[in-house]
Amino acid sequence: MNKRIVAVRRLHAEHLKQLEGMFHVDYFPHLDEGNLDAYHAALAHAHGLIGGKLSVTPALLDGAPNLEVVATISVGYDNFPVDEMSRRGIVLCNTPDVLTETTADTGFALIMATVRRVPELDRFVREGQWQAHVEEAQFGRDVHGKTLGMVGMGRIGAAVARRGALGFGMPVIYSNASPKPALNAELGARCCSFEALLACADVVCVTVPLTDSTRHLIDADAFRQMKRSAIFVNIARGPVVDEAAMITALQQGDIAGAGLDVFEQEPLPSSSPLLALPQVVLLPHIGSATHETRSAMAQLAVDNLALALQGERPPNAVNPDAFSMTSAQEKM
Ligand code: 8YV
Repeated sequence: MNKRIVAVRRLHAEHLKQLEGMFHVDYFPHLDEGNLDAYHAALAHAHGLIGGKLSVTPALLDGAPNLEVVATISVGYDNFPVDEMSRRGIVLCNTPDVLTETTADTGFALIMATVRRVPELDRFVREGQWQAHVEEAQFGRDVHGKTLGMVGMGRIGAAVARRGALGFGMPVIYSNASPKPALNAELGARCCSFEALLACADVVCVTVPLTDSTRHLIDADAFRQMKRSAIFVNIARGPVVDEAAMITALQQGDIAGAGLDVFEQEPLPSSSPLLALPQVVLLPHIGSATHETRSAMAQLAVDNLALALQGERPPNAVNPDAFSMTSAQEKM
């Protein structure tokens, strides 16, 4: 008997076709009040679940007793109850690597746009304010040669650092759980304390995953330690930053600006004070959102799901122990 899977949101026809060639697929391109019952009914029989922006709770798992694998179309998995899934022998797979360069492009776009005030000056032109030569009031600051401080030096952090060091001659400093000797040699990067980074960096760029220990890592105290000319960029997760403290720091001029792809609440509420701050560049969480990369992420998720449901070890299990448990259960 074919295994059953539930597919949620953003799947191209080619990926759906691959899944339908292997499994019985219940597909929910959109989830809303109208089809929630049908979604839960499908989950009650599902062996696999694949999609982006999945909301997986212990209650949902209770209603999906046959579930073996969840394949998220994202690298981040802070929104999953990983321990609970492991306890139940459910493998969680993510999509690392294929989005690294694209997300780093987004990070650098934010650095450039914020430091050189690109959206603000675009509005200046559109609103007919460009009547004479631009004055100092419209000047930005240099990006090249400035010190880039990476909070987190994983795959995406390294890709942003590479752009800064090799493309813009930026000295790179970083705080990370462990130093990266190969990167130090390649980029002349220097591992330093979090405090030293905050004090020295002209651009502070955050790429750490959201965990219990990184929640509100960038708090009021951290903003106070940054240079008043510093630009803060977040392409990680909103809750890594105390957003209220960041807003205060921006309003008081404790830092010069911010480029943000992620927020504590997404979509950003229309009441957010960030919307009124011209020195802030806002993006709607598009770190990996290009045609090429989203397609590669979906393909990787399909491959992970297919392998795991066929009893083979998927390459991107975040809780590989759960896979061993599933295989052992199947053998019993
Ligand atoms: C996702 C991301 O598209 O991969 C991640 O962790 O942040 C983005 O690439 C987003 O999480 C929605 O699924």
